[in-house]
Amino acid sequence: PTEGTISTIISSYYDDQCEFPRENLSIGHLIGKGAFGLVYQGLAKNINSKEKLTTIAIKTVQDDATPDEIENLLKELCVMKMVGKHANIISLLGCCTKGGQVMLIVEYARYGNLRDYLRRKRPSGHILSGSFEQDDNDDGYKQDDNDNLINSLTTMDLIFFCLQIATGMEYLHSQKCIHRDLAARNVLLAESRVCKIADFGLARDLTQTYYYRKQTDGRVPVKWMSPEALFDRKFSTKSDVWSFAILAWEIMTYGGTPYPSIAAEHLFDYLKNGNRMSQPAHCPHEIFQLIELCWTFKESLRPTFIQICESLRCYLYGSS
Ligand code: ACK
Repeated sequence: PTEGTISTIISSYYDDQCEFPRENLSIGHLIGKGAFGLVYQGLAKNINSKEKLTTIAIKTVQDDATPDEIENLLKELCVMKMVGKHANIISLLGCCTKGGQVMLIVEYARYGNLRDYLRRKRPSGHILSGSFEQDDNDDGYKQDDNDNLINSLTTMDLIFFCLQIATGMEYLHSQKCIHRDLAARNVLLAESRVCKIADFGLARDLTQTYYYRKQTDGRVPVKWMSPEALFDRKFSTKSDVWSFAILAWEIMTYGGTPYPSIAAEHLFDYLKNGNRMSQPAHCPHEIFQLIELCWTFKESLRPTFIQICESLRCYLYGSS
């Protein structure tokens, strides 16, 4: 890769409206590292008119990133710009594309990803339905002063997480965007336990025809994928609904691992034969019925996020 290729890619994505001055950013510690790139915590000066200094998260790539990796980050930036702001979606605050490494500045979610949060909050002795994994509650993550273990999660709290995510997804679909990688690891938890859908690395504009592309690190989120996404590489709002069912199951099991005993290559046949995960110990029957509807084999029979939100609101607040 030449410098030329990279700068051509970057300049084709350049947008003055969104550009934030690098000198107003202070990069703090590394929060996450993986094949996708790097996430740092940081401080931004005057990014939000109400505060002088705002804690933010910075998403960037390694110094030796390939043009493809940089372009993927820029595509994620485009999707986030297109989606706009919603309380249940991580919002873009700005970006740095000129004069150095490409950086996305996004709102900071203090409790990190939902999967690990749920595991930390797992009641002791919790029965892991259908799961043979170790109860690895203690992952050494930052324990929080305002949200310690006394503050346990009730079934209603878990269902409220589902509703928040479904509300974010209803908005995302209304913006003609499909996520394609909806999973508890890609939902972040911000102040006051607000769920925010994140990781638009695989998200796509529904108005354009996109073909299936592997994640940059070659991993495919097989256990969250609908049969038609697995088999025909067909992603749609309905495949997001299937992924939501797996995510709701993760929530109701306090961060359980889906199909722990099924190898990825056997999953399609397993699902085609009508097999699904079982009802989690603390999952109310009505909620499990909704989950089952969302993982219906035939995509046209799955509900929309508008209907999912209605059902969850009805369960939580009674019929309106
Ligand atoms: O649980 P975590 O700290 O939450 O581990 C992952 C890691 O980076 C890789 O994605 C964290 N992360 C990503 N985006 C943000 C954000 N906007 N605010 C806080 N943490 C974030 C995520």
